[in-house]
Amino acid sequence: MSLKFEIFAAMPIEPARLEMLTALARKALWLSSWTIHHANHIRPNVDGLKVGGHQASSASLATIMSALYFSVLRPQDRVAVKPHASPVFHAIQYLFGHQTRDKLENFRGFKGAQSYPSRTKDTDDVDFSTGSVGLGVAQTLFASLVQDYVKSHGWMKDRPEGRMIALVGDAEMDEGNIFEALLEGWKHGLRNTWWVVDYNRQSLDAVVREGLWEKFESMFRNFGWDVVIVKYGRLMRAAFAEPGGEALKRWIDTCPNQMYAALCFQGGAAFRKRLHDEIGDQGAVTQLIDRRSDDELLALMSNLGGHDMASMIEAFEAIDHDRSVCFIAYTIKGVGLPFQGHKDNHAGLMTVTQMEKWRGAQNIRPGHEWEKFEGLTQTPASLEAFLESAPFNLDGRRRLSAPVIDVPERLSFTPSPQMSTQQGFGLVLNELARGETELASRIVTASPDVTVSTNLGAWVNRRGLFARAEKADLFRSEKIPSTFNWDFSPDGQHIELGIAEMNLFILMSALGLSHAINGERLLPIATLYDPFIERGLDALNYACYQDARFMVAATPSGITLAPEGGAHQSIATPLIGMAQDGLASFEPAFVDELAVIMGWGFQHMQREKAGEGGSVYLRLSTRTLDQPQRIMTFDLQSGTTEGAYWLRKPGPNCDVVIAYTGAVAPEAIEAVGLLGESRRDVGLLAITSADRLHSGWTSARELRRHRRGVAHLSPIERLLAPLPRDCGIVTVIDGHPAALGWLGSVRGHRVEALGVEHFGQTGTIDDLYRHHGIDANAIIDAAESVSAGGPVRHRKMAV
Ligand SMILES: Cc1ncc(C[n+]2csc(CCOP(=O)(O)OP(=O)(O)O)c2C)c(N)n1
Ligand SMILES: [Mg+2]
Repeated sequence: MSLKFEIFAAMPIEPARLEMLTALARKALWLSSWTIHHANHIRPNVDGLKVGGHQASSASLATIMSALYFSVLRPQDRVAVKPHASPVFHAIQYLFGHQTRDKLENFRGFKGAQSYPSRTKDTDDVDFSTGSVGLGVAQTLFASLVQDYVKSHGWMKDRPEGRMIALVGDAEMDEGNIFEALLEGWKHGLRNTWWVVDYNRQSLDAVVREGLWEKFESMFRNFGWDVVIVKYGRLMRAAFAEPGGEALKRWIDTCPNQMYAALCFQGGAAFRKRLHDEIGDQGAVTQLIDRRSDDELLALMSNLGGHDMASMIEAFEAIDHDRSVCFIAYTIKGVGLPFQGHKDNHAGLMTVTQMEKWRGAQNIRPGHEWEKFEGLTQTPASLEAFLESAPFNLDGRRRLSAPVIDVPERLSFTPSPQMSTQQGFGLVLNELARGETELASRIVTASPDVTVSTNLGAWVNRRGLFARAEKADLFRSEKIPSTFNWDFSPDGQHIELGIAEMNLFILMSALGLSHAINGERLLPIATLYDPFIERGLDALNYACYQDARFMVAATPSGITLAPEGGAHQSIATPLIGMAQDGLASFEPAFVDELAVIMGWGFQHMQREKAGEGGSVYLRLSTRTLDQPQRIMTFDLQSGTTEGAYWLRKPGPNCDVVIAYTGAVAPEAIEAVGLLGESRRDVGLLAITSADRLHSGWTSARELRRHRRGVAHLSPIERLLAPLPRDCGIVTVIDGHPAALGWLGSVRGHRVEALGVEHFGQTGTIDDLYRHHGIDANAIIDAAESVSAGGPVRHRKMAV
């Protein structure tokens, strides 16, 4: 441990409140440990249910979380709890009456309390899900920026500002996305954010490096945060004031982390021996040590700030400003449990015998383990009254809601005969930006430094950049010609981000939960280059997991971005779009389809009935295509949003169908033209969403399985129903062929799936399509092989 003084000016806590809080923290630790014990030793055990990682991590945070929930938090505050502290979180909610015994008994079981706090699966008021370390931490930072956005737009009304709080593991701080978020927070004048680092100096495998706190401290200060270090508890501080106390303090401050942890594990006698060996010849300190029994000595040495209720309350309550604060709270992993401090304790579990002993020490009678106040000396009525009056609960429901924003039947755009979908996306947004609709006012856009290159420029020109304070575009005020007039203002609607894609998706996660957190609905849109979805993928998955609602326009995509080469081309993203739960993915070819999909998307983002609604991913392209001149009929519109429609209906004797997605439409159309001479009634299926088609198919099967006799057919089953049995299907996509290869399984047709399986390179679109086998001739070759009949007579001539 390294030398550090507390730096907060604290008001001492009243003894009666301290007594209640200490009792409840003890209870929270008991209940969380009992929950874990129950899941492992009492509930009929099933393979895979073994609890790892929870017991020691939860104990580490029991006091800090009790201080927060039972006293410090206000209803408007929102918290991301370190994943392995989930049992303490559930125990605290149980004490509040927000969690059931049933769910605790079923911790980590089917429909039980979740292993890691989950906004969507838990029922006890989880603000932000956690699990993949680092993401929940950054979520609080972006949630605070979103609160500022809502406030600046005049939508907070009389709601007080909440503090966005993360309980962070010290090893969790290794995650790079936290650093990316810190920098972004600094750029945007972050405030109202508290990160409480559980400085137990242990990770999963290891004991952390000496002096890590100094790195944290200078880093946070560097980004404009206040840093509060809570190192010593009250017992320690009292001992330091005794004769010899200074020497004890010096010893604590210089003791290596590993050694301190090992001594905490070994107990009071071991501490005594070590202290005697190292500083026992210093007179006063010897007496200080010898005045204490082994148990008292251990209690003193494990009385670090993070386990001392008074120190934590005082540290939190000393904050009387809205600057962001990092608290570094010293703790011992597994404190109070038999494996406290042991470096292997991450998956540590108490044995039945250890638990029995601990139960006795806690005055808990067998069979009364789940009783809320069992073993406490305070009266149940006084404890209940204390819990009821906790400020956290004063407003009742903390999860808010917001009305649905109207979306016009059809989004319009100024058509031109030739366009790309990326261009179309900009046109649709530009049209929205020109109008005065509620829809337009609720849209917030963000882009990781690719605003212009993803075609958001026109939207930003009209709607401006967001900042809490006005800042004029200097180029404009200096009258230097520029295509872009970008002023920052509190009512701007574009949030300018740096390049980090993780930040983009965590911001989407925060914006996309505004209805639940701020009671004000936002309709966030992110733009980025499609291949860089992979850079932010865990954050995208996280945002979807907690049911945030947003739209992603990923463009350009695929090898169609030909001259940019393999480092900017995407292959796997269509599969990501299909596999990502909570995200409906589309890859339209034409702009009229895109306009329909975006309209549907804004509605989909607002559907909140269970199992309905979600976020939307548009995989777009820069390739300019001839646009069809057609009327958007009802059938065409529903086909587009369901995932497919016949661009050319197959005739009764159809030999082969070409099914394409996205920018390869011209190749598919050309191939169908050339095939017409040699194959009968060729059909051309335009697939706008492999994802929606596939999920429609699986859910129809599910429905038929559960409700036998129901004749419900999914869109793709209906579309393929008229095809003769021996008709072949060629699928083609600028992406991994597996995205469409499944089409043959729907009705048992033979399929040849064309797509891209290897990294691209620079070249023209023609070069690359030919090289990867997704050009018209490759489609014709495939059609020849999946259909009966002689050779196809016509091929595309090389130009
Ligand atoms: C992204 C990610 N990688 C790995 C893990 C597995 N994991 C869970 S907790 C943990 C270490 C936690 O250490 P720390 O943050 O210090 O918390 P403590 O165990 O001390 O409570 C790891 C590696 C994870 N949950 N998420
Ligand atoms: Mg740790």
